Amino acid sequence: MWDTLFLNAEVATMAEGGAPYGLIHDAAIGVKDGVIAYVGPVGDISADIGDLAREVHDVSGDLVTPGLIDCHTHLVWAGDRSGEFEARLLGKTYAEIAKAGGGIMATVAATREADEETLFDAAMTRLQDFLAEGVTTIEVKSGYGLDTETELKILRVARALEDEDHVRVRTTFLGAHAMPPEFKSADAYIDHICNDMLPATKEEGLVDAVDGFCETIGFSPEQIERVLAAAASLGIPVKLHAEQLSDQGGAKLAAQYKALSVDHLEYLAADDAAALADAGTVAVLLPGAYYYLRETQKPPVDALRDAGVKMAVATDCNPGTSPMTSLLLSANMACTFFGLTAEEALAGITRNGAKALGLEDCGVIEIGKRADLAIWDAKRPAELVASIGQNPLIARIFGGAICP
Ligand code: DI6
Ligand code: FE
Repeated sequence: MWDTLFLNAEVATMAEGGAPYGLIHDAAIGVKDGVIAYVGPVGDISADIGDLAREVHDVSGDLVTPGLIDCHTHLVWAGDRSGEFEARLLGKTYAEIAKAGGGIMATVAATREADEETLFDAAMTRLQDFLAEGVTTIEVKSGYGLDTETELKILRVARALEDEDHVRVRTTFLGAHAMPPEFKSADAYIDHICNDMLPATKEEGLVDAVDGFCETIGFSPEQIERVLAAAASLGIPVKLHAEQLSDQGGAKLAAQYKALSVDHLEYLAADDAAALADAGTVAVLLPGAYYYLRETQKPPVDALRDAGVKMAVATDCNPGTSPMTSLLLSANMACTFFGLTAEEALAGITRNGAKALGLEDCGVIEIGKRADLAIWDAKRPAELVASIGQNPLIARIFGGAICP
């Protein structure tokens, strides 16, 4: 007997191939032990519905999708960067502010100061916005500590969010985000990351993936490669912030390390798309940062699509370049700014978001996957990405449980 049965749903399974959005009309979803035990037309169920499940919920024709997945956030930070927003409006660039000691370093200073409880409360407040919009899995990066103690603190806070609420958190170590002020040479800091910080975070069991910032204002491809190699030698999957502000060849480099994802990609050369496709590396698009920095260079979406690269969409939620907590809005922006189809955008925050995290048990509604679902006051999947600032969520189901 199933635990729960959802009846009369318009189900966008988001399974690949087949109908657009993997749509099934008049569908039922059966859940047992937190896992999907049945998905298909109600009419295909031969048994008496009442005998099938302990609890039956009539969804009355509403839309059900996989729970949303935000595969790129920097959710845990302290401090305020609104002054930089003001400065940029008066003509300063992001790179200029970073070089003058603002930017990431401003958040690092505030985050080092903050205790774990303060960081947790701030991150939890942000997290609630994501959950209210149907997010069931969220990735959280470190990178605002840049010393072992603070990086561990951030990752611990991120994991504690998972213990406290009905959500799955994947943690990514982003030690190679910026140069900490106490280091004189970037190479010495990279040594410290590879020899001390990364092993320490791994030892505490706090890393699901390793990331870096490959950029003129971040780290060179040679420096990043040492981090990727160190991660690989510890058996940890890698991701990379690549080609956000300039073309450094970071995406191709990460693909050589079979990266789960390369993220941003505004300056990716169209020719590099093939390398991502070959490696099975997901292209994560972050239109919130593009918007907030008022960039004009767009990622080569046509080339990515033509090469068969899977595209995910995420918020990049962070205080400096994308202070945004709405994954639906980033999906909308991926359509309007970058030219994704509505179906690609929705796949980007479900199926391909899971792939960008190396998760195979979520992101689509299929038998055997986790019962992480979102029920919407909508009839068509495109409604979710077509509106701005509306939140049609009716209920969030996490591991089969209807969340309060
Ligand atoms: N790229 C980004 O957009 C964020 N980090 C990165 O490497 C920005 C982080 C910040 O400005 O605080
Ligand atoms: Fe980022």
